Amino acid sequence: RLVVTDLDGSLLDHHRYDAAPAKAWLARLKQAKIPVIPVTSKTRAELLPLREALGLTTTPFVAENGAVIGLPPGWCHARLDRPGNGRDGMVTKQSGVDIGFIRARLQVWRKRLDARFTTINEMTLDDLMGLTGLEAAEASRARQREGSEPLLWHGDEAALQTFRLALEGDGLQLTRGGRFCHVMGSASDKGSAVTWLIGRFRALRGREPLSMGLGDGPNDVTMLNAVNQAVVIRGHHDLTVEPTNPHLYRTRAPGPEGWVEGMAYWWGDALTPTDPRDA
Ligand code: 2M8
Ligand code: MG
Ligand code: MG
Repeated sequence: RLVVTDLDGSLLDHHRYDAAPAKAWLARLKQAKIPVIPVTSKTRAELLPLREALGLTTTPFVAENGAVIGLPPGWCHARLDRPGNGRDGMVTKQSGVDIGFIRARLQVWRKRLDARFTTINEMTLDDLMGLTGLEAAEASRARQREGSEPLLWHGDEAALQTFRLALEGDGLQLTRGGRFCHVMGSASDKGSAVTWLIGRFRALRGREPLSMGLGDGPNDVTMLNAVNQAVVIRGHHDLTVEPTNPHLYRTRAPGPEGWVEGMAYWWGDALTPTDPRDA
């Protein structure tokens, strides 16, 4: 088995960034040696402390909506990966478009289309903290982008459509997260990253995992379609594109409570705690 999960609005609540309600399930999954893989809009820099806090240091991660994939030693392939040089031995794959190119094109379209937006690197740190509720250190980690740029759109829907079309001509795409629009390479998304990781699992272990995916936002739809069992966590927005996965459960509760509800729906019977202390 394998779990892929969005963070903000799913495993973490969108305001306090807290996973407390899901802690018992995380412990249970760890005990059963089931990898829980964060698949998020967040940056590699943000994931470093978060993975520690969530106890997810030995599982892979997907950052920046699929533009960056991190593999711990246990997920590396002797012939396909160059050994990681960090202390933790993580290998990072960048499947996306370089951030410098994304930023350059954003400036071009701002001028030519008179596009009205503010990227998270253009706003003040105070504004970013106010908008997201992140602490100063966390907010600066959110600005360390490698393959995607979040922005606030100030124009109308019609102007957004034109902007989107312009970006597509550059090999870029615009996807919606919880609060921001994220601009990134059109070849990378959460779904492709998850499909790639499932392929890696198969290559290393010689069998297909039973995969579950949980998410609350439009940028999670490709991921929800790439797994065997999907959970749509109740969020602030209706999904503009509906997941087509026939094995889909919609939670009543939002955030980490909804995450627990989805886990219990799909795996509650198979993973009944044997030890009453981890119930
Ligand atoms: C941004 O991502 C969220 C998640 O969907 C959003 O678009 O609302 C990113 O900048 C991320 O790096 C950051 O941690 C998060 C904070 O709310 O906002
Ligand atoms: Mg989310
Ligand atoms: Mg997200």
